[in-house]
Amino acid sequence: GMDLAAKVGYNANKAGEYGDAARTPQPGQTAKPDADIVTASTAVENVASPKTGSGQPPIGVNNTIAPLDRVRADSNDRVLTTNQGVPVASNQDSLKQGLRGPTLMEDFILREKITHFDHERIPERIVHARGSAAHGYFEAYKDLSDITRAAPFQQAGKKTPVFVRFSTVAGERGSTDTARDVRGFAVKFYTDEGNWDLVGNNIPVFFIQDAMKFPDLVHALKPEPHNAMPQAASAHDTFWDFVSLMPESMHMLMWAMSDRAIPRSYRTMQGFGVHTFRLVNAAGASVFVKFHWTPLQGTHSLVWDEAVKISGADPDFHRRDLWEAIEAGEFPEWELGLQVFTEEQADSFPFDVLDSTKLVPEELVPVQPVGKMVLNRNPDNFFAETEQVAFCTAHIIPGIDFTNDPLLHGRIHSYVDTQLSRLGGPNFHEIPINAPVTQVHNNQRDGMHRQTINRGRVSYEPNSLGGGVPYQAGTAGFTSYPQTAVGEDKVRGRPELFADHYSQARLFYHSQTPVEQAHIVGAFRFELTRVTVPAIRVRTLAMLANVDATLVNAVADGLGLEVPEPQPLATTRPLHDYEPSAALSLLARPGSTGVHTRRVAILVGNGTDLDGARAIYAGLLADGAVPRYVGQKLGKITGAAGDTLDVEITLEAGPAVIYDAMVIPGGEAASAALAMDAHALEFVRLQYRHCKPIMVVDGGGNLLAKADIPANLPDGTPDPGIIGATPADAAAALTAFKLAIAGHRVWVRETDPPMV
Ligand code: HDE
Repeated sequence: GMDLAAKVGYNANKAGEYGDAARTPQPGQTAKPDADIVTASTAVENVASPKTGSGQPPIGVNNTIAPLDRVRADSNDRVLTTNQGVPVASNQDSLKQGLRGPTLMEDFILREKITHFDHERIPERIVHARGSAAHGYFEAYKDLSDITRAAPFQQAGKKTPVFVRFSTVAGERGSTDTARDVRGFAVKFYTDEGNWDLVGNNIPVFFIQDAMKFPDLVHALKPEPHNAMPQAASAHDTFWDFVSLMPESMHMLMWAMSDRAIPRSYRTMQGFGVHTFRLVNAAGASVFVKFHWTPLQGTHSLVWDEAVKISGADPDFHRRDLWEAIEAGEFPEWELGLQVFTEEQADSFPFDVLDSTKLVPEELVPVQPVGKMVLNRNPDNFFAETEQVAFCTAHIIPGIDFTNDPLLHGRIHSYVDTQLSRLGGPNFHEIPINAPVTQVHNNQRDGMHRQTINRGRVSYEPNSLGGGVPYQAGTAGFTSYPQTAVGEDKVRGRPELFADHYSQARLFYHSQTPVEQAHIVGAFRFELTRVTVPAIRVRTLAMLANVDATLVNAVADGLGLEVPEPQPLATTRPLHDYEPSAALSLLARPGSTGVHTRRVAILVGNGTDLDGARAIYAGLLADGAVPRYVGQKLGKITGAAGDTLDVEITLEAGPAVIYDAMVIPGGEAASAALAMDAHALEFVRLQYRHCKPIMVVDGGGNLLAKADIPANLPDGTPDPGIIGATPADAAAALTAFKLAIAGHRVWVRETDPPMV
């Protein structure tokens, strides 16, 4: 019976603080019953959990849900406890000998809390540290048993749960999403025959050919070791020093300097397995395969100036985009396509299929769609799922096998190894997000953080005491494809065809539209300008000189340099002349989802024609777009007719770069006021500069004129991306505006340098 407050008069009004109300159940606050907590005993496979983080998938589409319920925690109607389950009376103060005395060593509650906190961080991934992930499923279009016995492809309509993590490569865990970088595209399939990880990128080729060079590549790319700069950027000396001495990186550099490296969204990227893999059918016959993911949302990228500004406005731009789309039920989808070819075909190609710096042109082997992937549920907990997920290229299943790609072979080792230090031991497969949905039975035992309680005294094989189990699966189990390898010497070397570093770089450049080519020039110019050692710039130009004369001239011009002699070729064979391949252009894939999830700013102020603005807002919303009323400050504005509207976000908090398009509704007075605000002028100018569609009712007052937005293109024709309307024909104009948004950008407007 000690009344502290009475005794010392300490914090006499503590109970008056707002926080106290949150610490105990309040009158009328009835905790929900436990009915919606699925416990291990009630968990049934294929039943969608009511405790999912977001949009619940239809029953039966994602059976990773039930197994994870076993470990989901829900504190609803629970009191605080220690990790030993001891109820904790107060979570506010440490235990002291007297209010002004020392904190006591015996305070096991404080010590447990702080100790756990001290160890909250685990080592981040050495590459791909920054990422975002989601759950979903893969659905096969058809039965592929003629070419593979892999479980997901055995039946049309078969659904296999997946967990997919997208990432940047160079930046640390907290780095910006819109860095110029390759994106990881890693898919874990929880199949009936164990986990299959397809750990790919959004670019179909890689910088290097042999795993031996990977640590060098990453050391060159990461922030420089003496000063830890720059963060999440390849635009620095060590990266370009390395790649300009490694001409095998030329093809990948073309992709990395293209708009592929600044995607608009994770949802608008392609994905690729990169290496040539094998498919193996039940009879043991094998074909080669390349994996392609094609987004049904279309491919869509940012422009560099925009990407840089988004890094400041919203460093979580891609993470937020993925999360919000899934929360809104706009589940992103990708089609899985296969390029299937035989060993004999491969022998006839003008490149080596074991070389990860080469792709197989779609003209040579078409991509056949075999299924689709849908991401329909956000993780419940970022750390438990997105951070702890362990992708490993070694995770393959019967029906899929490796080839002798020397880059792939290094990866088969690396991914398991890296998890040992990242996740702290050999039992990372037991972490719920990594656990297969199939059962695991073997004689592996113990180790750090072991969860499984194996019963019995037998942990060896063969055994008679345990009845011989678990048995070998024999031909039903994974059997490596018996690739022949006879009479070969042990060598450190590479096949001759690996030495052609330029033919496909050329193919890529020549397959781009002029707009995309201009962006590639701009990217090389930017990156090499950031390089401080002139010799590195010159050496890179010498590589580009082997790709294309127009390209190297333009980049050299931007750097104020003469074009040097081309770098000597590593091969004595002539380079191969490929026909340009339209499939390599991003603009070739507009997608099929129209304006869905596209963000549109409607600039409003006092005097806006609110009826008109509301009609546009509703019209956009009806088609799945995401309109926002953007104004000078939060609160109500009064429209031209005296009615009011709530501003949703300000020019300051929601700047131009986070929208795909904008509208200036009618209302002379509103536009005149906005034309006096540099934020609004900048907003309009950036929308224009980044080639975004702009809808303007009644000419937008003097806002466009004050922002120096030309009505016409440089050639004198009207800008097709500025969609004018009067209140009377606003509906028709809205239709034209939506078409322009679905077409992503108004590239004909773009000049280098920008005119506005
Ligand atoms: Fe990776 N890579 N990599 N990589 N990689 C990792 O594994 C590595 C390569 C890729 O979302 C690490 O768990 C080597 C190609 C993705 O968790 C590490 C080599 C491709 C992810 C590693 C490569 C990739 C990683 C770091 C050359 C595209 C993120 C943390 C031999 C096909 C997966 C981790 C996720 C992650 C090693 C080359 C894609 C260190 C040694 C080629 C998408 O193990």
